[in-house]
Amino acid sequence: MESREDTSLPARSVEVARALAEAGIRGRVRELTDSTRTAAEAAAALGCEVGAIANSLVFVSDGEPVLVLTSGRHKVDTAALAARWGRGPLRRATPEEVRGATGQVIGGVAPVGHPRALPTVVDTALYDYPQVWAAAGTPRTVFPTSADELLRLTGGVLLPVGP
Ligand code: 5CA
Repeated sequence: MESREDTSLPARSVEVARALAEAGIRGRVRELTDSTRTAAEAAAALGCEVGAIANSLVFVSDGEPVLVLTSGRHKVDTAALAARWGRGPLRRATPEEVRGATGQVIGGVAPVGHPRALPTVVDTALYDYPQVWAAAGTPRTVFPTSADELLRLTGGVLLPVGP
């Protein structure tokens, strides 16, 4: 894996790195030469299992944007998740809604570094991987983390999200 660390990161990733540092998280943001836009691409670039990629998916529920940090090995069962989470129906955010809620573009949405914190769910499946990777604000940046750290970082709730 070819990558460089914190020096001269893109502005969106500097925001993410700052949020990680404020939370006392040790994993560093890296910018890869290969795309990490999707879970499959990120897994290939990092040489890890696709399930160890934490996708940061924005949905709209009850009129507000929410974030679902899901293992890349499965899709979100939106009806089951809404019921477990005690929320109204979840629909995928549009690209414009994603940008508005996170300040980041699809393919680079991070768990943090947003203008305002979003209500967040962390997928229990991420506990199957001792190390997971999440996007860091752009489609070429990632940071190493864990399910525990993601919960702490986002103040989220832990729920199964898969089918
Ligand atoms: N960088 C990787 C993780 S390291 C990443 O961001 N993966 S992701 O899954 O969170 O982001 C890609 C996701 O964006 C895809 O799962 C896809 O469902 C979603 N997406 C792609 N196009 C659109 C779109 N037009 N509207 C809403 N969501 C979209």
